Amino acid sequence: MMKILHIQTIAVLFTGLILFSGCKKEQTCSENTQASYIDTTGLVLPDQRQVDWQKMEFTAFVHFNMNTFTDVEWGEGDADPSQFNPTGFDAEQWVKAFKKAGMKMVILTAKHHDGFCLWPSEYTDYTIENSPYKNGNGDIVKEVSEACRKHGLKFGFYLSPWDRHESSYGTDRYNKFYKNQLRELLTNYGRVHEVWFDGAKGPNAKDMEYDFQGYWSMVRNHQPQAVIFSDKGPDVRWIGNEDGIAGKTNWSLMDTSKVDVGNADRDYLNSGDPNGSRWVVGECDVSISSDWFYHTDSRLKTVKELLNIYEKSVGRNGLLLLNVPPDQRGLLPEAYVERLHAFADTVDEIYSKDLALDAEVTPSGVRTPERCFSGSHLTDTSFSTVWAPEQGTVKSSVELAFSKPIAPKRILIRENINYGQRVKQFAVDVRRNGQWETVQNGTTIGYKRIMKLPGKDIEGLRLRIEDAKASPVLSRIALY
Ligand code: FUL
Repeated sequence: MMKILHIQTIAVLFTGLILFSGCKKEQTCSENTQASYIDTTGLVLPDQRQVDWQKMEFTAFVHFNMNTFTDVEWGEGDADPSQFNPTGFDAEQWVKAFKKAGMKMVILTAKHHDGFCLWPSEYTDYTIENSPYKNGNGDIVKEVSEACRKHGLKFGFYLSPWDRHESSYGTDRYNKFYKNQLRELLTNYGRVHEVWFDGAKGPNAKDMEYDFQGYWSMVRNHQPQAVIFSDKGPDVRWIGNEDGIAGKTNWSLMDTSKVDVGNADRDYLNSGDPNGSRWVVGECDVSISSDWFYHTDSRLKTVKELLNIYEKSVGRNGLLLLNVPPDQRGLLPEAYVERLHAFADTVDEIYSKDLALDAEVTPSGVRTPERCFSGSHLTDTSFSTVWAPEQGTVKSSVELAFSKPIAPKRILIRENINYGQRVKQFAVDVRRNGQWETVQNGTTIGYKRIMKLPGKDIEGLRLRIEDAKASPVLSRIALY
């Protein structure tokens, strides 16, 4: 008798569990189901490596090389290797400082324009092997890549195409030389997540036709997860200035045939191209100081300046690549580290408390099935859950109502870029004492758009999508 009862109880519990999980299933929406209701016809979509890359948001650039010792920005390639001697070098000091700041990758200048190599390249004598550093047995590329691995940061490198030391520069033999160096860096240092192909070249440089296609296919062969940076991608493009500022309009699309590496229309790079046929995300590079390399008389940017850069790079659908240069000891200067951390703390402080999390969200319409496209997805913190209006609808809006007035100073809006970049024109309205007022107008959103708000008490806020390449698919509205 007891046994039968027991079995019955188990059966009832089991059925309950199945019903319950069935109900739960009703509420959730798998990414495959979600995708099956989103039309991407005619839109350019990013590769997974580009989405993963952009999600890092904030990465470190390290200009450290012979120039650090000769106190110049562009070495001529004639400095004696004996001058390179960072007696206190410690890659872990760099990487720990970057990690604490929330940076996700380190890009090292393995070779700058002067041609000096931070690794013992087999193809030239102009390397660390002929320097006093570790009596010629040092390899800074190795030490930095290992420190990155140890502390969970990604690693990338800058290998300047322009080389003022190498005698073959200006002839086709140089392409072979460059590829040999590239292969060394791609095959001897573990995983690489970004390769930086700088387009810079001085006015008196010899003519040189770089074999970019050959360089890039070598990266793809050896390190398929790595993004390739140049003025025109193929994965990541220069944002068109060295101030770290993306355009107010910033499409992750471009027509690469319109761009010549080293000779590009900077405005075009700054804002991308709504009709571009390729997805090439903007990377915003800038230095924490007035120079790329460390000099005692460089000016350090203030936290306010850095915050402004953050909001106009990450907050404008870009990635922020912030350079923090080590000094002649081979260490990041203490004052630079302090500034970096003060900046990172400020960003954390501002962006850790989202005032919209409890808002009541009422969209103008919701696509069926509602469990996949509910307005409430905008205020959960997930990247993948989305709100979308009715199938095919472009003009649409979402209203947020707050249980008590809030005074946000910033709004953050995000598209789920897995479905492409869609929004072309939007506006933000706020409701105060029952009256609606428009406080912002914008063009593109993309991965992340941050805009200022008046910071006065409001009862409600409305995002209006006025124009888009296709029916919008938004993932987040946050208020800070
Ligand atoms: C430029 C170079 O000429 C600068 O020295 C620096 O490396 C910057 C990131 O790119 O093109």
